[in-house]
Amino acid sequence: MLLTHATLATMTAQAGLDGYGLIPDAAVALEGDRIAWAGPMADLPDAWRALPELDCGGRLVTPGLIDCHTHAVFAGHRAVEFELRLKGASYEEIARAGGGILSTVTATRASSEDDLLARALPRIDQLIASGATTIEVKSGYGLSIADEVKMLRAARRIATARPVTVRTTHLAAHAVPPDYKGRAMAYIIDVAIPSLRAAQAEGLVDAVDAFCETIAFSTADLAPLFAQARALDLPVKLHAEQLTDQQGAAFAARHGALSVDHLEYLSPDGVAALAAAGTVAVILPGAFYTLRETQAPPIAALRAAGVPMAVATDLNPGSSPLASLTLAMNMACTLFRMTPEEALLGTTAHAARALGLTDRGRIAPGLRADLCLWDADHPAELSYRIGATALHTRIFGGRPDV
Ligand code: DI6
Ligand code: FE
Repeated sequence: MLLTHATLATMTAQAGLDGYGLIPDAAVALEGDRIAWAGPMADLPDAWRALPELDCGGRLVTPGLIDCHTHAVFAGHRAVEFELRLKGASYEEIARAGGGILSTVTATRASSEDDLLARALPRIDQLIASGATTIEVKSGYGLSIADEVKMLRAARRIATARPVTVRTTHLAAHAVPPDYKGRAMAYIIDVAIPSLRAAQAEGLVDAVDAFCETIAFSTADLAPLFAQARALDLPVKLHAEQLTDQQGAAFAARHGALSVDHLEYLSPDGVAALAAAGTVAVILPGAFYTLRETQAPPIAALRAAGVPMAVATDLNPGSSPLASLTLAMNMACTLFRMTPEEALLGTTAHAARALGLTDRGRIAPGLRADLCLWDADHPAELSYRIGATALHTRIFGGRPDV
């Protein structure tokens, strides 16, 4: 297939192009599931002219969007908890009363793998409608060996039911279940590590994540889990500095983490550690917004240090019931003063890096033919509109959605 008359945001750093790698009146040749050629129409080699043509009519074409942080597999919802918070209850009070993450754990444990898949698909469809072609999905609402593996199996099956790449992340270290209350380290040894081994034995794990927080796990609790990840040759990520500064980012950076995520309470030392390790900072404005957080992540310091920033939905039933990547981009700009260019890098090239993927996130020969055609003519429009669905056509692995 040959895309013609596209306004192309390649998201590649090229001499003479802006940060979007913008090429007006461009063509993109696709061969199978790969990009064969991309550049100005005037330079299109004859070899590609005979391909069936899709005239973009000047529309913006970007890489397919990548949501590098979701908890899209879960049962139940937490709308009642949302209502309770608005009547004055705190997140902590609700958690102590058995709500919060643990209420989702109860519902998820009671659901079958088929049921979890069926409940996830409408959320995935919403992400796809906002332009997603690659979606990361975490476990973390099972908190037992069997239930964590069940969640990861359901997550992997999403890719057989929808045209999307799914990357699965093991997050058994998400919360301490009631039977291990006050014994976080014992939970890591008895459940988190064995569930990682079991899931990896089934080939269900692309990365290992954890929640480093006073209400979850300390870096000391997590050291044996990250050592196990390394022994299995799996990359690590970390929910870090969301509610307090636990120096989780620096700990993750020492383990060569692909990403650290949230980061509202990241210190200058943490920023420096990320810069030195080349770890991606994943910015999650949906959770900041939902929890009415007031401290923003240190975007200017991350920018100044050259830390690559990604933007994701954190789609989950508690702190971020958000299923639109373009709305996440809008929030990152308006709430955190990221630029629209940074927001789009954050859902393309930098999101790919946060997942350790080198074959997508930009438009260049040899990369996957995952593309979005938008009813827009400038890439800043994607961040500018509030929750609009400007997607015209999505192309996944060289195939346009019908
Ligand atoms: N931080 C979050 O914002 C989500 N997980 C995490 O570690 C919250 C998940 C939930 O409330 O269900
Ligand atoms: Fe999360």
